[in-house]
Amino acid sequence: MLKFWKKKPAAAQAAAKQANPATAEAPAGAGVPESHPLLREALAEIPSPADTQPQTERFVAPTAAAPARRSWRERLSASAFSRNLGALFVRHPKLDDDLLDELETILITADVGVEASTELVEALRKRMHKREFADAPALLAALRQALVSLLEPVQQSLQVEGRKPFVTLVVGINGVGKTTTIGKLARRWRDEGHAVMLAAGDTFRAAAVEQLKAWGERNQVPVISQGQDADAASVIFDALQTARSRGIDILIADTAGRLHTQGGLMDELGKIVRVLKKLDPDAPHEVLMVIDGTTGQNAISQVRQFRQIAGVTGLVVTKLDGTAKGGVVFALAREFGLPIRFVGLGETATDLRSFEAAAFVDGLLPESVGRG
Ligand SMILES: Nc1nc2c(ncn2[C@@H]2O[C@H](COP(=O)(O)OP(=O)(O)O)[C@@H](O)[C@H]2O)c(=O)[nH]1
Ligand SMILES: [Mg+2]
Repeated sequence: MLKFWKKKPAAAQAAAKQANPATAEAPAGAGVPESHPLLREALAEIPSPADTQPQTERFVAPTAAAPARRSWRERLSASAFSRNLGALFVRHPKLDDDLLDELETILITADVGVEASTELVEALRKRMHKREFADAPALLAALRQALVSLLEPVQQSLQVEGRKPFVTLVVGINGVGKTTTIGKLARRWRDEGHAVMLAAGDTFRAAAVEQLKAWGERNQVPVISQGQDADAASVIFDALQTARSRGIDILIADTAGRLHTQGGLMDELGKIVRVLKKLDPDAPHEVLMVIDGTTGQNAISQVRQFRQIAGVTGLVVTKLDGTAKGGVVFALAREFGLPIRFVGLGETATDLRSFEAAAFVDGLLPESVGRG
């Protein structure tokens, strides 16, 4: 049994509770970057009600968004989340219960999950009834803050230093982007100066080993493999031995995609973990589960099953570029509190980002109210 995967989620869940938007005491707009284009534009277009104090000054700033933030937004702005929210505030600029009902529907449709969406919206509704929000920009600022608070506890980057080799086992169902993510990670960690090695543990599909080898060649990273139908646990065991003898810093092991209904393959994962522990009782140091960001709520049951079998310690959510709904990230954060290590925002080697809660939320919120 892995020592740390039980503790981390519990700690993260406690943190998530603390950060619950329902109990957050921050005033409307707290923590909102003054440069947020959504707010700038919303402020310009939506007049404050005459009988309330305009809360505008603190949001308006002339500076442009930082380039890094802009690139998150470029990748995420096609999401249903982003488009539907933008359209909502154009259609319905007035602050009332109907607006919040529509907001709730949009969050649910974007895969945020029913419970998380209801919690978020009811917390906002209470505050609206207490007249904490003077206008739509103030409501948007509070929504942004609530979304960021939901994700901040799971923004925990992966620390690969201190154990050598640091063993990362990559798991998940078929086609979610495991091998691609491994290629991207190899590139990232190699560029950071680590000696990286890959283990071709997907012995199930004929093309899988070739695909991993191609990523290895592209990034000048060695790949340990055996013939097709080799035993995955033995490939990964051999790879760890080789990595040790060659002074490798980080070993990343690929595995075959599998469903919980495939009992044999699920058992294989347990076996992989057991044989790694024979060489290093602390290995694997990270069990990274890859989730396809377009999957929807099914992602929740996937994580539940893999966590039981393989002791998942971190998540990667891929394919958030394009028209992914994006909301599944919030649902996962709320349900498990597992660290979200990285997100995939495209297919090339540099399209893997360390997860940043605020940048992600700003990327999802529409850039302008008018163009949703
Ligand atoms: N758009 C996009 N495509 C991705 C991303 N990650 C993986 N893919 C694509 O998803 C498909 C399946 O990826 P693969 O790594 O083979 O999945 P595996 O079966 O889990 O190993 C490939 O076509 C990848 O290029 C991502 O972040 N964005
Ligand atoms: Mg694969």
